[in-house]
Amino acid sequence: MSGNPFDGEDGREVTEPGVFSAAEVGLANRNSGAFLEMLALDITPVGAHYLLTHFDVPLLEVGAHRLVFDGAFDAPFEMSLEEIKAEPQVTMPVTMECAGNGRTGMEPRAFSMPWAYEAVGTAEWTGTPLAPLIARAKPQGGVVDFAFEGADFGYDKGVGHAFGRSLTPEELADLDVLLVYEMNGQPLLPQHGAPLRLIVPGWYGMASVKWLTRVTAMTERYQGFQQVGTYRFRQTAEELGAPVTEIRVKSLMVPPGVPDWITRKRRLSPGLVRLQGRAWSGAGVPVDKVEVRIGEKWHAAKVEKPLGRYAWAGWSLDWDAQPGHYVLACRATDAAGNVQPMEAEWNLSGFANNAPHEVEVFVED
Ligand SMILES: Nc1nc2c(c(=O)[nH]1)N[C@H]1C(S)=C(S)[C@@H](COP(=O)(O)O)O[C@H]1N2
Ligand SMILES: [Mo]
Repeated sequence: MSGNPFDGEDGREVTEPGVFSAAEVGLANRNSGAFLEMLALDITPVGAHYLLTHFDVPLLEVGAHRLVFDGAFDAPFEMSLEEIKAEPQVTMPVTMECAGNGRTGMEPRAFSMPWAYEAVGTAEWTGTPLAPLIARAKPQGGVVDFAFEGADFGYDKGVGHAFGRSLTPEELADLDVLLVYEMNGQPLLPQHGAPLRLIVPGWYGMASVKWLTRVTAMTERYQGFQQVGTYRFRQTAEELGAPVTEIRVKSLMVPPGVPDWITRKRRLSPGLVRLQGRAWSGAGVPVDKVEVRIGEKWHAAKVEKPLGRYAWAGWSLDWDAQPGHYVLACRATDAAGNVQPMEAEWNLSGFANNAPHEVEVFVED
């Protein structure tokens, strides 16, 4: 007996386009997405921010919580939440997107959380910069990775593990990583990582470890499941693949008009309508341009200044809608010249699909 009931078990079924299994629907019920209509707001209300939790939400006690710095540090220590809150406080608007956002748009579809467009949100995260605390613990000379461990434990592909991720010393120096205890001015909710989480601005969400308990300095590369066993751009299950890191340029639209309850198709009256939405990119690179496709033609939208370096920008375009059937689309270009592809390159797990958002509308009297 291995003592592991999931030994050798993957659990992933063969997928069919447009057909979702009970297990996938179960994942979707737990991991809610944003309401696209709230893309009209700069800051996503906490209750409308998307959620992605692999295992169970651990219910941690604030007063008893400790963050442990251990491993190859010369001056390891532990901190209580009270001590972390006494460190210099920073509030930063950060757009976070799940790497699996858009997965249902890649065929064949990976068997996993069936996101379409809605796994993105922007919150005001409050906490303290992580780098000075790591420096205080004095990493030893040979440190090549810092590992971040969450309190949640579970199984994937037969491997039992606490959710964990890592960053190299170079990445840590480059990124404005925060140790966060508040979201939109309120203590973190259990499902968003209470009482303490990481926020890695500009990277896909998997790097922002929730329920953070431990920072371990490592002299060998971290091999945690969530670092090497998944979040990789792979064409086959056998290859390791390149790691998923920075968010790719993307935009979404507030669906205009009024919806049909079931199909989400829209109806609007002819005349002037303001199309609007949000656009973002990764690694602190600003969005340069947003275009909206109406019929066959792309039109340049007006792009607002973002709230912060790592936050999305609002965009809008006034459209004099004429009767007809349209599949509207939006696409963004960032300051590094990256533009949303009409079709994203396929990968085994359906990561980082940044193809344009399409919204079907009927303009009718
Ligand atoms: N400990 C832990 N941290 C985690 C996860 C998790 O399952 N466990 N999910 C990650 C993923 S994949 C994403 S997209 C973000 C989602 O954060 P949110 O649920 O607060 O939106 O958290 C990340 N941090
Ligand atoms: Mo994610």
